[in-house]
Amino acid sequence: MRYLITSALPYINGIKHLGNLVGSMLPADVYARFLRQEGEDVLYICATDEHGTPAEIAALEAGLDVAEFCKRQYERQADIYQRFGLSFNYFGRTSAPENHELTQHFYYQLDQHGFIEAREISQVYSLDDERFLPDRYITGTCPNCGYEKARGDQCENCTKVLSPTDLIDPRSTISGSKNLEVRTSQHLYLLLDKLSEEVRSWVEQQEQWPTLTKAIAMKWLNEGLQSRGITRDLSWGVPVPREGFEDKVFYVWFDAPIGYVSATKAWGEAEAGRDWQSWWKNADDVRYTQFMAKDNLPFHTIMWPATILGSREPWKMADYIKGFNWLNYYGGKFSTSSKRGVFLDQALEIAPADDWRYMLMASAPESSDSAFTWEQFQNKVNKELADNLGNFVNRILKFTASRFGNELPAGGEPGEAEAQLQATCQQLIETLRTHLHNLEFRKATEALNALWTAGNQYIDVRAPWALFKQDKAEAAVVIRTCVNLIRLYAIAAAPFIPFTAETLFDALQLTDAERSATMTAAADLSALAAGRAFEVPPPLFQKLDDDRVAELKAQFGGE
Ligand code: B3M
Ligand code: ZN
Repeated sequence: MRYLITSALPYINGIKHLGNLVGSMLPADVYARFLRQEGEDVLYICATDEHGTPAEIAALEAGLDVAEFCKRQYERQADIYQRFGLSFNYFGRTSAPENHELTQHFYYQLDQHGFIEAREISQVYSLDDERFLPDRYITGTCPNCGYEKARGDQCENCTKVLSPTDLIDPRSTISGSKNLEVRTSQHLYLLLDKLSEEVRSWVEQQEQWPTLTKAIAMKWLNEGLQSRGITRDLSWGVPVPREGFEDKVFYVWFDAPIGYVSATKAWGEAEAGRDWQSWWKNADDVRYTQFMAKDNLPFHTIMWPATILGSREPWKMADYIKGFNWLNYYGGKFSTSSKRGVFLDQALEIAPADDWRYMLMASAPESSDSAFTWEQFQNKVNKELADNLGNFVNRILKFTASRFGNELPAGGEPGEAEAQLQATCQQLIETLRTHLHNLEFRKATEALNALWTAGNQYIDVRAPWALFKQDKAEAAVVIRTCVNLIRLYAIAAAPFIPFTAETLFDALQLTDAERSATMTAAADLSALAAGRAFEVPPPLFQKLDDDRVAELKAQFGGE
C-alpha cells in the first residue's frame, strides 16, 4: 500500500490564519510524517488555489497585476509553510501549466461523454463597474440564514452554496454599487444531475467515512444535484477551449481539485524517474486521504467525484475524507476576508512553530467546533510542553552531565520499575499509533502527553538525585532508562513537534538510523547503552506568563 495525502489547497488571497492550518495542512502533515516514520511510501501534495474572484479582488486592492500578485503570495505562503514544518513532497500552484492542461483535459472528457451543456443564462451586470459580477464580486443577504455579507458563490455563515441571483439586496463587491441589472450570456454547465446516481452509489460505498463527511454528502444528494455553471466572465484562470468562450475561464472550483492531480504531475516532472501517473491512474494500491474544513466537503464529496466519474477515466478517488469543524476565535470565526484572528506570520512572531503545532492538534475541531483562547495556548505550552516534556528532558540531561559527565553511565541492571515503565510506554505508543491511523489528532496528543507523564511519575518514584548518593549503579540504570525515554519522546512527538524532535536527536547524537526508527522500535528503553555521548540542549520551550497573555489578548482583540 502507498499513501497519497492532500490538504485542501490554501487560497492565494492572503496569508492563512490558524483556523486554516488546523483544518487542513497541519493534520495532513502530522499524518504524513507519522506514516513516513512507519516506513510507508507517502506522497503529500498541496498547492495554492489561485483562480477566481477573490484573487482578482485582492490583486486589485494590492495594486498589482493578478499574475504578479499570485506569484508573490505563492512565495510568501510557501515560505511560511516551510517555517511551520509542513513537509509537502510538492507544493504547487493551480495557475501552473500542468493545471491548465489537465483542466482542459477533464473538460474535453466530460464534454465528449455528454456531461457539459452550453446555456444562455441571466447574470448580474454592474453598470457602474461595466462588468458582470460573478461569485464574490457580488455581496448580499443569504436567503437561507439571513447573513448580510453572503457572497455570490457561497454563504460563509451557513455554508450554503449560492448563485449570485439568489442574494437578497445584492451589491457590487468592487464598488458597493447597487446599480445592477440582469443580462444574458453563454456559460457551460456540468450536468451533475446526470451523474447523481453514480456519485450516490460511490458515496454509499464509503462505509468508513467520518459522520460529518458522510452527512454533508448525503444532505446534498438528498436535496438533489443540480447542474452547475463551470465558466466565468473573468480573464484570470484556465481558458475555456470552445468557440464563443474566448473571454471566459473555468470556475475556480472546477480547476482547483484538479490541482491535486496537476501538482502531482509537476512533482513528477521535477525529477527524472518519478512516476506521477501511478499515484492517480488505476492506483488500486494507493490509499488516498484528503484533509479539509467542513465548508469544502461538498466540493470533495460531490463535485470533484462527479468530475472524475464523468471523465470516464480511472482517476484515483479519495478513500477517506477527513473534515474538520471550525476553530473559533472568541465567539466568531477566524476569517481572512475580515482579518479576524491570528495569521500564520503573526503566530510565528509570538511563539515557535512547534508550540502552535502541538496546541492546534490538541484543540483540533474534530467532533465539533472548538474555541481558540490564549489561556488554552498558555496552558498547553506551559503545562504540557514546558513542564511535562521540556522539564523532564532538561532535568535528566543536566543532572546526568553534572554527576556522570556527558556520557551515559554504566552499571546496574533494569528491574521491576523499568519493566513496568516499558510496558506502560509500549501500551501508550500503541494507543498513539492507533489514534494516528484513525486520524484522531486530539486523542493522539492526549496519548503523547500521557507518555510524558509516565516518565515524570517514574522519576518521582525512582528519584535519581537521591539515589545517586546511596547507590550510584542504581542511579545509572534510572538515567539510562530516562535518556532512552527522551529518545522515545522525540520519536513519538516528531510528527507533531518536528523541530523539537530534531533538537533532541542532536542532543542525543543519534545516528540517522536511530532518528528514523519507528515509535514501536523506540519503545525499547535499553536501546541506547552506557558510554553514549550526549549534550544538554537549551530549554526546549518558553513559558508564557500571565502578563504576556494579557498583552496578546489586547493586541489580537481576544476578549
Ligand atoms: N481553496 C479552500 C478555501 O479557500 C479552497 C480549497 C480548494 S481544495 C481543491 O475555502
Ligand atoms: Zn447563509
